[in-house]
Amino acid sequence: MQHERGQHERGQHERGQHEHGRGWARWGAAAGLSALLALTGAPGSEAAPPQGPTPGAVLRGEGSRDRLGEAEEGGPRVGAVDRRYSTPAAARRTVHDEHARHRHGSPDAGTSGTGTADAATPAAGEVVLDPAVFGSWRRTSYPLPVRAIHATLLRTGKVLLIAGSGNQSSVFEAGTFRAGLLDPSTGAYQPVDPPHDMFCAGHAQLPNGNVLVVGGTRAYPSSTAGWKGSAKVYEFDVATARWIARPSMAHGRWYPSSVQAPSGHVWNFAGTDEAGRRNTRVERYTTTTGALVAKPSWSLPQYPGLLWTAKDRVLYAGTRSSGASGQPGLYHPGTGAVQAVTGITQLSQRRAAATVLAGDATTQRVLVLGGGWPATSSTSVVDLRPATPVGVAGPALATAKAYVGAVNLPTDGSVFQTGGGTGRDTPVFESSVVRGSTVSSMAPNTVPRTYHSSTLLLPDGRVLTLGGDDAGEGFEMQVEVFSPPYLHRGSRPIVTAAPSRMVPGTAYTVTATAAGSTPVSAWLVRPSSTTHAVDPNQRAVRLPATRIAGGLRVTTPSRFLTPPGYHMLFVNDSLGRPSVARWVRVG
Ligand SMILES: [Cu+2]
Repeated sequence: MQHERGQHERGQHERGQHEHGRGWARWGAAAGLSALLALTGAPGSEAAPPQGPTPGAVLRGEGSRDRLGEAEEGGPRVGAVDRRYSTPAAARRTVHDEHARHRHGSPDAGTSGTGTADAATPAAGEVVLDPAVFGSWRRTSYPLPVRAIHATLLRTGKVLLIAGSGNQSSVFEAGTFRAGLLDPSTGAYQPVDPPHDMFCAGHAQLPNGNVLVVGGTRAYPSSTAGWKGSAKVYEFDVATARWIARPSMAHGRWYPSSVQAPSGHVWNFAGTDEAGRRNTRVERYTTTTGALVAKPSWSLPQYPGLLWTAKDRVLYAGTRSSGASGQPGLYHPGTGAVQAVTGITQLSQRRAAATVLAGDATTQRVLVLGGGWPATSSTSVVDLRPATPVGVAGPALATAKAYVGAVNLPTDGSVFQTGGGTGRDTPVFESSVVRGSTVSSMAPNTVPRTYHSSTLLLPDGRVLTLGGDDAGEGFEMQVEVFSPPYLHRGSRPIVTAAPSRMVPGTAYTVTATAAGSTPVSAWLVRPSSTTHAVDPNQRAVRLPATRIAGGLRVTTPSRFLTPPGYHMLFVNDSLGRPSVARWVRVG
């Protein structure tokens, strides 16, 4: 089986073992040279996320020293990069310079292996992006320690990165599978190598904060057969940093999606089995015992875009990693009956698209973003509240892209989307915030993020971006972090007391201080566990709240909105600034 079918995709999934292939380095150079982000006036170290960046800090760019002409193979690559400059129209208006181009990079770029940025010196034609409006990007001082194909934010604040064989057949044959824990603030890394090849597994967090990993790679393709999925199941135990073997599934899964139910159990769908066939079996992982329970089957493509709805159905929104969409619909977990969901637009182009619950999960509004092939800038929206949900066209992104990284932001129901590409070798440098029907340009990412890249919200409110796998030998090892505009608006609120555990339907007091403002809202955000632009369990919920002296009285929503497990509790003030999150166990 061909791993990818897009016409922009070339070659097979498999490739060599060099971390910095030539083709990839050339991208890095093109991106670094044509886009150098210099953050000036803001305090800045990765170890100390901004509590209150200097107000008025600016992003400053230079006239482009664009060497795209030197990049090999031109064509779509140049086009993809150029499109970035048509994106931040608002940014150009802001600086009254319709013609200026800007460079982006960072002080750290030169240390990362592929970055070529030098000292950032403002020059004629510079564009200044106000970070309080557009946010800001910064590359970390450390490189990615492992090929992060899979990334999960743990309750400890560390990120579990899983490479397995990392899309390298030689590594698969050698049996040296990789995973580890990254501290995103310092770059500290602790290897926790997995006992089998978890490359292209499914995963989800369990009520106790452990990570369930189902399936992975049983075999790389040969001259006579395609990829084959593993049936193995493991739990990553956060407390001991160990892998715990669980009973295997009935059949293998490679490219499955795992969705946590309101009960806390995790339902596993789709994937390619041990013989290379589509796995239509549905298996529920029982949190308490590790037992797998067969459920009514459902035939879905690889890495289907799923989520559990408040009406206790599983939505398939038509997004997937490859192949035809089939019929989007709502699966009844008791009977297996599937109610069709029509109207989701551009279904044929929703490969490597993102599916997210947009904004407050209470509103049950689903956003489908981008996809291929060819890549589309369109979005589609499904309101899950009517008896017969129907998709409609949503607001268009500024740029066509697949491999969309999308995360819920904790303040106002915004979805931040970034990176992606029109193909695996044609990254797009563009980011925006989607809120309702409005799309607002953000500062563009400067590191390519296409296939096998990941995007996660951190507890400090920043967005971590990782990885990316071109169609050659390379893997993107630069880490880049986005600080949304809300981190550039002065002091943020500080939570002074919050519950460590919240039971659905119960009220709690949360206290917070805020300089010159008032705490006005509280959100619970389920931490990301993502791969291949898929994260079926990500969600943000605004808590019902009343203001009290020094804080808020909040009520925990039902388990259909906040499934059992660890969530990040953010308190936001009247100026739209979020606190650093507190970890709360819900359920
Ligand atoms: Cu893959």
